[in-house]
Amino acid sequence: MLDTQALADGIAAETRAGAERWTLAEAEEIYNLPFNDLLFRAHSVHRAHFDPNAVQISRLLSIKTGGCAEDCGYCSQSAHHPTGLRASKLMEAERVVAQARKAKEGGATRYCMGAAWRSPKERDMETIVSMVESVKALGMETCMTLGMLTPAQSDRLANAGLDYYNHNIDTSERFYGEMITTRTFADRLETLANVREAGIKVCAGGILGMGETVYDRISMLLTLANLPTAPESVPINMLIPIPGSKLADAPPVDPIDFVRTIALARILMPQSHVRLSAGRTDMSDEMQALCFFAGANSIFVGETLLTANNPGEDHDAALFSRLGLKPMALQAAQSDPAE
Ligand code: SAM
Ligand code: DTB
Ligand code: SF4
Repeated sequence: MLDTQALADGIAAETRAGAERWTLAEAEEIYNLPFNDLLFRAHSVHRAHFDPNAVQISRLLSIKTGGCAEDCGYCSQSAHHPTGLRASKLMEAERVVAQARKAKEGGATRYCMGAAWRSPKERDMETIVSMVESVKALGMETCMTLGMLTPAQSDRLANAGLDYYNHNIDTSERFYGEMITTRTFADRLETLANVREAGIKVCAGGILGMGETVYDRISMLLTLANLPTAPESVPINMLIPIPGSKLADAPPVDPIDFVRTIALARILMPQSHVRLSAGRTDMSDEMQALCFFAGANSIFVGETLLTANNPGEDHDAALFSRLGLKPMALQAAQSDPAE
């Protein structure tokens, strides 16, 4: 019989030195474990690094919606696809701060601001910097996702006090060109390096359900885990099929495969916050509960993500209550779980 306690102790102690890389064979072996063994292992790693009942709460705002020059096949905001979304201009900083204040009152500790840009224009940087400074002044963590950044833009955001930059690699290098043709996987990695170099914390993950294979999912997580420093935050999105987009009719992801991917993310990146990101509206409470057990410990709250639906706060409050989960305090979210 499997000595589960020894396994748990061994696993819990398993934290790799920064330079050590995970191999594809190791990741595949973990992913393909019997489901119970995989969950046990992932949950043991999770418990060794985090309070298993605390979930970090983020809130999203689209500060510039639609009309995007990129052709991402999954997105409602690409100008290349007839999704029917109306494009808007960049919001004024004051309006953003008013929304952030409400989010804080609702229990969010991190405010994530997203723009449908290929990359920010110089003329918009002043407004962006002012948003970061003012939201930070409320005592919230700040996150932005604005597309590709140069080293100079990254430095400017770092100086404004930006805590996190979200820039997803979305899938494997192999599959990337089938989803997006207006930029490359290497472009994504370059921005991640610029952000890291500027001293901003990295939020990078991807999407499941675009027609990728299990290999693509494992490969995506390996790329993230094997960065010189793994991202502090790893959002795993389940595709929200957008009418008019290339993936409008994509078949849903198998929930068990989704949970396996969360578990692998937790094991490969023991110290990162793994976010159960877009797509929770189409997940059962039971599936979300399994994801939390497998190591997911961050969510977006609020009825809207950027343009698509998210569970309402009443539903999330009821789910937290049924599962005995609590919002992670800002101090806990900021501290290095390894210490
Ligand atoms: N334009 C910036 C960019 O692409 O980096 C920031 C905004 S973009 C909407 C942020 C992320 O949202 C994408 O990288 C993708 O992972 C996720 N996303 C977009 N549309 C989605 C959808 N329909 N379902 C799930 N995730 C989606
Ligand atoms: C991430 O990984 N997911 C968020 C955030 N980063 C910016 C965005 C999800 C977008 C879902 C589709 C929409 O709202 O349009
Ligand atoms: Fe633009 Fe980002 Fe949507 Fe791609 S995912 S179309 S870059 S907003």
